[in-house]
Amino acid sequence: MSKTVYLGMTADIMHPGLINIIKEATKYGKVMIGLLTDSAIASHKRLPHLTYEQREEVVCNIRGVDQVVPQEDWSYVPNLLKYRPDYIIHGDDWVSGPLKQIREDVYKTMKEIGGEVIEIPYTKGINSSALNNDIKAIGTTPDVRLKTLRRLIAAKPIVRILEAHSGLSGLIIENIEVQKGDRQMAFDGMWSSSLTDSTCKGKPDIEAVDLTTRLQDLNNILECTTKPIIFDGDTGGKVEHFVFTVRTLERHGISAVIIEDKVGLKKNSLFGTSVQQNQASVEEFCAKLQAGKNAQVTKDFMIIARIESLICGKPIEDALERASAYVKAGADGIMIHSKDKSGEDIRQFCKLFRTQDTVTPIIAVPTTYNQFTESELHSWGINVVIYANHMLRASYPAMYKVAQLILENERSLEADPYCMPIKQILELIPGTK
Ligand code: SPV
Ligand code: MG
Repeated sequence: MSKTVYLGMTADIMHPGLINIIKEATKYGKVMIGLLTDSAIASHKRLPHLTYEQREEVVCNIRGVDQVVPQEDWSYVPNLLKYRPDYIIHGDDWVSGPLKQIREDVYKTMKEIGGEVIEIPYTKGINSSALNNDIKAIGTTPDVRLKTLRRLIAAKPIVRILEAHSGLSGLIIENIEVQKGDRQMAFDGMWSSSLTDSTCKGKPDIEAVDLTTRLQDLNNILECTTKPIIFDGDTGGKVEHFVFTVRTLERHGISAVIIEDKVGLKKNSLFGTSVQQNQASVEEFCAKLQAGKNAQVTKDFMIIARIESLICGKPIEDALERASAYVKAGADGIMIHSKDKSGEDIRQFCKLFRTQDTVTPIIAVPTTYNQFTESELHSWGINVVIYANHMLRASYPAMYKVAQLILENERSLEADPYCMPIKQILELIPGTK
């Protein structure tokens, strides 16, 4: 009987290095590809450009590949125990660095099942990370960007979104990565906030900045990023206007709009009950959600219902009733908001909502209850966390300080430590030179 060689891969971007390892594998027996699923990858790295099905289609058709099986876990161990291959093959790039532990686990498991590990020299000069950067530089299409949010929600325990109010803040969110053990931490997408969009323009957050103006800024973000965007649609305005908003956002490749169940002059939620805020009736808001859902062209665009009951001082029961009505009306997700610092009301809402609905994504904006980590929020049942205003709030004190130092010293020398070096700003945007 011929032997089996296991080869785990993402196969998002095919390159000669991968073909080389498949060729090597064929020398030992029949090649079984353990194709990492979206969620296996997203637990440690960015979501692949291609879906699992697309990657499977590619790999199945490569010469030398005998069988493709899903690898649901970042670790090879569960599949090695399941399929008990005679060999596993891997590039020697895992000897040190973030994959070191994975390698040790593989050696231990292969010994247990009586198999062997084959390490081959890593193909130098070409790798998926470099190619990924090239792909990012090319950009994306509205269609691909739009779909990504749903893929992320399906693949990740919690989707991490940060507010962007300009091309520059978007660029930071697009590119920043922090390596934590064997996990590459990154933001999954951006929040287009009505609060920070209005504040940037010196206007109050009362729907005074119209859609056309907000889209101009959004366009700058779209120009230089590829990650998905969730748009803060405030109340959604009049139903007759909301249907156009949905189509406009969709056309731009925005993944989701969140609308809040308020009527009349909207004030920022973080004022809570200190200002007059009126909630829409359930019927009225459901009609708006339905009209939006009927207006969208793609099946992927999401309309998320934001419940303001807790903001308006109403009980959790009111929020729960609204949540189930909004889901029935077609909402693709529920955003539950609160300004309570304890987070207890949100935790309680999520717990109760999850007893009645296990699938509808819950979106949270933990601005006031930010003592909880993402994994804690996930354990409550939350699927998407939005850091809703932090990029703008971070920039203001820095700018203020520099302006103050120039006034105090009547020159800019003292402000230098608070500014990025000129060389760095000149090199920040490709093509500046
Ligand atoms: C925003 O960022 O504009 C929001 C969230 O709607 S909050 O400011 O908390 O209401
Ligand atoms: Mg807002």
